[in-house]
Amino acid sequence: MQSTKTDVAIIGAGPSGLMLAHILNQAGISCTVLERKSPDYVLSRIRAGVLEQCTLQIMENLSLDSRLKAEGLPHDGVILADGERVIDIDVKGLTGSQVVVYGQTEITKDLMDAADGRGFTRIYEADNVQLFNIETEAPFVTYEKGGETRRIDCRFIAGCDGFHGPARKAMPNSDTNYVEKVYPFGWLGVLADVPPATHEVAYANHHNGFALSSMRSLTRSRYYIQVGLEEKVEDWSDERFWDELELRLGADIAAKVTRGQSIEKSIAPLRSFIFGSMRHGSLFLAGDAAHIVPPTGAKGLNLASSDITYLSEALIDYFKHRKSDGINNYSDKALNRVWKSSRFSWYLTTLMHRFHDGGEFNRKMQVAELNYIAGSKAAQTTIAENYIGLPL
Ligand code: FAS
Ligand code: PHB
Repeated sequence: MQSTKTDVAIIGAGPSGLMLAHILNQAGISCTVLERKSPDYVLSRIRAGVLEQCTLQIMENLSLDSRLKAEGLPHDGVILADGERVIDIDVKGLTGSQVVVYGQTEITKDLMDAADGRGFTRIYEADNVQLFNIETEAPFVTYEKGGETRRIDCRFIAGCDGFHGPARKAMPNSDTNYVEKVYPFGWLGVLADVPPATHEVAYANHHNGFALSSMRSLTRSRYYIQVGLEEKVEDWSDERFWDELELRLGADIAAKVTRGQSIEKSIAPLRSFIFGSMRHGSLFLAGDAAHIVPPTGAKGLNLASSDITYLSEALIDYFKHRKSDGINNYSDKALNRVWKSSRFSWYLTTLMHRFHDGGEFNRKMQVAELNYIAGSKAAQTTIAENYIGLPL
């Protein structure tokens, strides 16, 4: 069996795997990235779009932020709408900071385009990745490529392989050691090359359900509506989608919606999932491999970034200074921020979606909470500081 050696074997070439590889490589620590899919497939996924400061900081530290700076849309606010009114929260005024809208696809592309020139190894279409000896100081992974099985010996393995990857499954009690909440609905998302209806991200609570107005640029919009879990994409023609979206966004915003043909349409389920530990021996988890948040509040990608910030600092400390505090504290430190961001994602999901079996009391609570937010600077400040991202 052909075998190679590296400091860190990284499973998954999504945003967390590539960010980690770039940071370790920049620090002179060798790494190899194994990805099951092809580069084109990875880039074909339409996911997150709102970036917190911690994600921007990683791209800046890697000097990979020129396109982000040129094409990203800084947002000073965020909108909550509930039919009768539009609450425009002055995020910049209340926190001094902002978010930037720039697609996850674009971030991933920038990380991929720069990788070749920076000299770390990426292996795409690596099948059947398996992890071994994770409880020792000499773990290794195997994978299949070109009809043969190959082996990578390493000091650590970083599981950046998303929710369905093998890394979390290699952890002890992987089928019990987690907390999960599955929401009784999903998001039907549409991408269309039309100008966005809002200059900021707008979350709307309507009798028929939640709706979201977002964008990827000034000519490409991203919209979502809440749908039942039994619904299928083929049930939703573009026309039916635009009709329902405009209804839910309310007259003010609907008047500014430009309709067009969808270039991507998909349904994503909503769940909160947090695994009990992000380290076992020489195996670390980061990003969706360890936690899933409902996309309400746009925390998924940004939590991957904060995990990678903590993990890279810990690994650099270990390899450069033989210090183990960072790697020993990584799981607790990362989970501490994960739980707080999960709380905000759950809070905004509960406030802005319709739980059709939720009962009148819960609905009255939503109305009371929105009334409180509309009139309280303190409430708006809490939302603003969570929206921009909690400090690391
Ligand atoms: P990823 O899932 O992005 O990457 C993991 C990588 O590991 C993938 O490339 C996968 O192919 C690879 N992999 C898996 N198994 C493997 C194996 N056996 N061997 C080798 N490689 C393997 N967040 C938001 O903030 N806003 C959104 O609107 C939003 N929409 C989303 C929609 C969907 C459908 C999903 C799934 C997520 C969405 N998210 C959103 C969250 C999203 O942004 C994630 O948080 C982000 O992709 C996490 O990045 P990674 O941890 O790198 O995981
Ligand atoms: C997006 O632009 O895709 C987006 C924005 C805000 C969210 C989720 C998704 O909360």
